[in-house]
Amino acid sequence: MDATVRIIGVPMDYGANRRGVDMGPSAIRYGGLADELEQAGVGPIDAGDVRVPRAEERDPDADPPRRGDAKFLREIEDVCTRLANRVAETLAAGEFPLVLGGDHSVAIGSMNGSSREANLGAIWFDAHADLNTPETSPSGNVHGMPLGALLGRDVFGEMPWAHAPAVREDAIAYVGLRSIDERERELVRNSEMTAFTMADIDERGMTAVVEDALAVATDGTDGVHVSLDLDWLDPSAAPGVGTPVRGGVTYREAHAALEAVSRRHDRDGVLRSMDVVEVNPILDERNETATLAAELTASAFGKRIL
Ligand code: 5AB
Ligand code: MN
Ligand code: MN
Ligand code: MN
Repeated sequence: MDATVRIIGVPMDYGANRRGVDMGPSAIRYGGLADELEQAGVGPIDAGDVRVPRAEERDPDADPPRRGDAKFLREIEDVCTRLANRVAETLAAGEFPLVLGGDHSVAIGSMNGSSREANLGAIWFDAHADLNTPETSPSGNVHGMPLGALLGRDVFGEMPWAHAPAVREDAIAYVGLRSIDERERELVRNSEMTAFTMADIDERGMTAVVEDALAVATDGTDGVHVSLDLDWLDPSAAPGVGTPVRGGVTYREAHAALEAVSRRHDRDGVLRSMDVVEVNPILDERNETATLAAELTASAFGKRIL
């Protein structure tokens, strides 16, 4: 990574049903992010956090927290709009935006900002498809909806940030899927997205799968957004997440994946923006998940064993 990396924290938990994920940005910083990035040869600038109004500060006369079946959608819209501006400004300054969540709804903001001046591809490292909409969501939690929002599906199509598609369906690749809702399964199947499940990783190995995902996300695009949800890993390696799912990627597979991203970036500068989300320090064991988040980010930016 030759660009200066600008760290932007988003201490938001409005999109998840578990409190605690709002402390993710601090936990990842305490987990050694700046040191790790320096070991990757990257000079980071910490831009601090995007302001997230506390739930207690809400105007009791404002819209109810739940609009349709999306809890706190108004708050999430507000935070994501400001985050999108910060990400766009960072790119305009020639720097690389690294967004620390917070729950996965922050990707609505980071990808909107990253796609303003570019045709964006995306790799979604996650156990989940995050393709719900207020109509299909079983929970009303917006962290299960960022791709639904970014693709402007149903009511999300009327949202201010859906002014233009942030990313084309056929430039999105999932890696490591293993927990999909019934309605999402239909959506994924009927979409032009590419989905590599855990079974694909079992069969073909992580490196080959990630190289294919990169081919999808770089085809006809100007750059790639990497969205890393820590529940992508197996709970034995990353216990500090709100929605753990057994059968995830191992510690070493995760590093191999991000190292493959970095090798491709070294070759043709494909990485444009990244978010690291869903770390919940309250559920973590000795900040292990946050530390791993920092390490994996460094792997993506070029940290090597030798
Ligand atoms: B995460 C579920 N599909 O919509 C839903 O952690 C889980 O950002 C979403 O991937 C998990 O509530 C969201 C059941
Ligand atoms: Mn997710
Ligand atoms: Mn997930
Ligand atoms: Mn989660």
